[in-house]
Amino acid sequence: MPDHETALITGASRGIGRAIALRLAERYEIIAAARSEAELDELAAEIGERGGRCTTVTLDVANPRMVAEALADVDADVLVNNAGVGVLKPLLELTAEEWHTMVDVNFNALFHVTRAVLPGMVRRGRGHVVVIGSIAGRSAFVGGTCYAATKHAVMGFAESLMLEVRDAGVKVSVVSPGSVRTNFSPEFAGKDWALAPEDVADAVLHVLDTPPAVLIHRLEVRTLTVPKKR
Ligand code: NJP
Repeated sequence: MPDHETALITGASRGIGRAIALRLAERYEIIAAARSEAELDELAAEIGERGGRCTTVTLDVANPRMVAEALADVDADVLVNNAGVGVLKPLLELTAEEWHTMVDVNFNALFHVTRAVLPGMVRRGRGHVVVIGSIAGRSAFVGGTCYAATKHAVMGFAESLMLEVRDAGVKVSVVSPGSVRTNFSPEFAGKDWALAPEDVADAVLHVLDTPPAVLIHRLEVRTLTVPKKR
């Protein structure tokens, strides 16, 4: 893979997205997107210190106009749709705002961001769209009425898009982790047994690192160290 290929990663300011950016920076020029400018600047500096290249884009993926303007001139060979939010509580405790934020960030943003960079991939006849899903995209849990539903939607989006663009030479993959040690949700705080963000980043690189005619469309990454229920 040539050094100059570019990878756009959403939600790169922290957690899994940051780890993906650091990992992919070994191969790609990184475009790191999120709302937190200072954290993106820190990431770009760290990538620079390691000998890589990273530019930053401050944007809210749920804001269609902001996404269209910010990404208008971006040519990405790889897009990692990673930005996501999780308010994991029963439906009767969820506010309408929490519901809409999850749908906007986890699902609607897939349209805004992918729509902005996919035409270039199709034009060039190559590219790879990766979506960070979840094992909640395949199974239900208490507190997941909205979050699990958005991640189920990710699966339908990704498989349909894969069928739409594979003949154009563009690959679409979903990497679905189990629990990961990030600040994603208070539920996950202190889960020392969970996957590290770097484990998910390695899985993303694995999915990208296939021969041109080979596609890994779905990949689940789980930990083996879940504490036993008593
Ligand atoms: O989450 P966290 P993770 N516009 O909270 C960004 C999935 N997943 O890394 O804007 C733009 O550490 C936010 O940036 P900022 C999960 O569903 C996780 O754990 O600066 N960006 C930050 O960089 C999600 O899809 C687990 O606040 C927005 C990032 O998103 C992905 O992994 C398990 C934004 C969130 O960082 C990354 O989650 C699983 C917006 N409007 C799936 N809103 C897990 N952690 O256990 C948020 O199965 N961001």
